[in-house]
Amino acid sequence: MKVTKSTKLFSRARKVIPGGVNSPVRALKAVGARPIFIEKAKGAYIYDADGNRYIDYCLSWGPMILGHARKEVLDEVKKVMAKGTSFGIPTELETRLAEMIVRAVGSIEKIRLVSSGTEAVMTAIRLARAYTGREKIIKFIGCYHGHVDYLLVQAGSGPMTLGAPSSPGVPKDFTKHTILLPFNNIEAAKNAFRKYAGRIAAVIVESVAGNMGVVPPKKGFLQGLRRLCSSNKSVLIFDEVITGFRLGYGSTQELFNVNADLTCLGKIIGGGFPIGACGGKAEIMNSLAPDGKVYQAGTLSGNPVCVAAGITTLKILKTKRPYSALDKYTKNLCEQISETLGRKGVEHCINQVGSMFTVFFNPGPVSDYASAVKSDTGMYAKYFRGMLKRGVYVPPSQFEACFVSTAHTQRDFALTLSAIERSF
Ligand code: KE4
Repeated sequence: MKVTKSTKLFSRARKVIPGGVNSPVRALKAVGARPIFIEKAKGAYIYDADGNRYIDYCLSWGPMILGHARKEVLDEVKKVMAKGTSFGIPTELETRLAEMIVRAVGSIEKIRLVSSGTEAVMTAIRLARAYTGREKIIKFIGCYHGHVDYLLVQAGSGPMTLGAPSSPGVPKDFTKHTILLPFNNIEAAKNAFRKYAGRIAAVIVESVAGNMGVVPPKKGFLQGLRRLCSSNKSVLIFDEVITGFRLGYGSTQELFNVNADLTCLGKIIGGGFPIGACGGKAEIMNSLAPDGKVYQAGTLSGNPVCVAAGITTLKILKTKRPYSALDKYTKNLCEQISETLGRKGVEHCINQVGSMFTVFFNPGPVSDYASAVKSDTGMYAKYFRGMLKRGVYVPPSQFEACFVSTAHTQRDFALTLSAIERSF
């Protein structure tokens, strides 16, 4: 692959943008490569500045479930844009998106739209603290909830650690109320609720983790968190920024039959435009200003162009219901990837839930962060580079999720498998 234009664009970007990128993972440092610069995208494909085509399994980190530049989405966005792009005054469009989400997710009675997943999480945590009058929050090691200060924490040793900031610039004070527990460990959660009885405002969890690679919840884990939160009057927050409308038309709560008190959404509900949302029980959501006292705001929250893309995307997902097909195709792809790697004698395991999956270079099983980090990230970097030069773009980190869209075809899967065959 000739990548001279991307190389030139990267060195130009580095002069004016820190690291040459607007979000760190795009710099491809974790996989020892230089970023490609995208010229355009269509369906399952992205095209870089040098005209190379790649089958895209990153899909902008999840939003592009219908593939890139889906005609209906672009047409609707163009129509709405022609009438103005931002007013800072309510529009019927944002109510329509809110109504669609309220109808699709049983536990959401009211919802506030924002412009990113991070903002959705910030809003949920502030609401939970105000609603309970408590300060402590439980998060799980390996789950990522955006870059808000008090959630940028890495565990120390031991299953129950008060987080220490994992980024400079976050004062120790900001993370002293953040309790870090191992994902999928309900006993650790029970211990935390015993140790901090009456002081835990919320538990926030990715109901299917996507940020340590894909790690599904063990049987009973989410239900256990539900019981613990209910009996301790703490708020259960599902961070479904990735999984919202990814695994079904709604949230994972319908799949696991567990109701969260608050749900954070993003990505797919914006159809590729900046969006986030925090929704849940009306008695909690009504604490938000202007009716309630919990302040939260945003210049572009509920932006009509973004919500138009989201409405159109959800409409297509609602009518087409592509989920069982996406699940079947992804499962089949994963089986064939595993068969190929097995034949090559490459140690690996694959976690797949619906149309999201991760190939771990790790004998497995991978059920939490401690097992995920045993993966051979050097091998993953080689895999990434081998696939990239053969026209397949997988996420540039072992600890991210691959996504399949409705635009991926059997031919794309065949090309992907042959790229794996030739990469090893
Ligand atoms: P944003 O602020 O990036 O819109 O959303 C933060 C967020 C919240 N919750 C979950 C479960 C998330 O996965 C994310 C963001 N996801 C990452 C990739 N796993 C975004 C990619 C990036 O940081 O560039």
